[in-house]
Amino acid sequence: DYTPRPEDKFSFGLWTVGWQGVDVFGPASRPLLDPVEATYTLAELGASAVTFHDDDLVPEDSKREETLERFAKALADTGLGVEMVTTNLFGHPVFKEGAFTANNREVRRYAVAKTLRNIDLAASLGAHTFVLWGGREGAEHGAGKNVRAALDRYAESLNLLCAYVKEQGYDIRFALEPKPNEPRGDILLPTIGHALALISELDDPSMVGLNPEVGHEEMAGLNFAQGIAQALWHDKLFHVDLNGQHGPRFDQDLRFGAGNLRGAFWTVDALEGSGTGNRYDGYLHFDFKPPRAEAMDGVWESARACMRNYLILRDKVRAFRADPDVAAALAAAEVATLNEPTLGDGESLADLRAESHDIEALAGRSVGMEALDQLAMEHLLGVR
Ligand code: 3MF
Ligand code: MG
Ligand code: MG
Ligand code: MG
Repeated sequence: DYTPRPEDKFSFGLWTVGWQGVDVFGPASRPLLDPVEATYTLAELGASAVTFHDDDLVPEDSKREETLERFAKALADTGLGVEMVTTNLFGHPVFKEGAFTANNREVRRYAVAKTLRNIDLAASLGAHTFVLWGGREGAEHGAGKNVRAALDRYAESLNLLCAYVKEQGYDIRFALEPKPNEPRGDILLPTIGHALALISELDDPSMVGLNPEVGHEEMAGLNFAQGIAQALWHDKLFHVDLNGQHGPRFDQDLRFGAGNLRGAFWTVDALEGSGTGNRYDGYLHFDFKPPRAEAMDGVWESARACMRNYLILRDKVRAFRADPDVAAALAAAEVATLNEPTLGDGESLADLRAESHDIEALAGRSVGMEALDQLAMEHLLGVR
């Protein structure tokens, strides 16, 4: 039974099911979806929470108070929470050349002000995570952007936002979302690793972590499961954007499980901490786009499938980890031996250097990785 439960902590961006199919080659293929109606439907499907950009729910020109009241009623009626809020710093042409890192100073000041206003909204709705995706922070031209100055301004803005949250006493942490390209030719903080490095230079690194997205890392040709495992190692996996992608091409935002299915299996394994003991316990957040060809029935089908695929893969991962043949294969591959420090307690480097090794025997040893991986494959293919 793959019915989502509240404890599964599934959440959806309102912009996902709300995407009308506008792309670079054509206009909307679906009608406007009222975000408040979407909230009710997501609750029926089994989500525990929703997330949104300020502009998804309350665009600058709309009836803000009225919409927020309707939204609050939907949350109360359904029991859904708002676990994360984010700011749209990429859609409006004012941000065409960047937001926090725009060359134009007035744009930067507007971007910070827009974010501060939305942090207040996040706090009032009880969200504890504030995601920042800098989709327009980047360049297409070498000389047009001083990367050093841009990183100074990126860090400056993040420091200002962190200071504001502390001053207000909000219980909010920031999560940066890396992406290599699209919409900018080259985006700053293109991968998990770049973002981690920037965080370590901030005034209070403890307030800022990551919101990695499956498709974004895969667009850069990287292994998502390995990336989030490192983020977890740094205690920086504050949030996650789950979806699917077919290799390094345009940002596909397929439903979770579609695209790189083996990658999805290892992603679930990494999130569950099955191999590392280091489990992610935040919300399982889907950031996907129902394909443009689908009508509204397909929109809801794809949302349902994101959760269902996660639950199916979680079952497969658990069965894989519980399989005695897998335990034997893990032992044959010496996987647990990696937990032992290379230099033992009380040993000196002189001890280590005095040791003699049968290099030829070590070079010829069996590592058993194919056998281990085939077991995972067979669990995934449903024959074990
Ligand atoms: C773009 C994205 C964004 C971010 C969102 C959250 C529109 O590729 O993934 O979705 O996830 O802005 O901050
Ligand atoms: Mg994305
Ligand atoms: Mg994407
Ligand atoms: Mg995303």
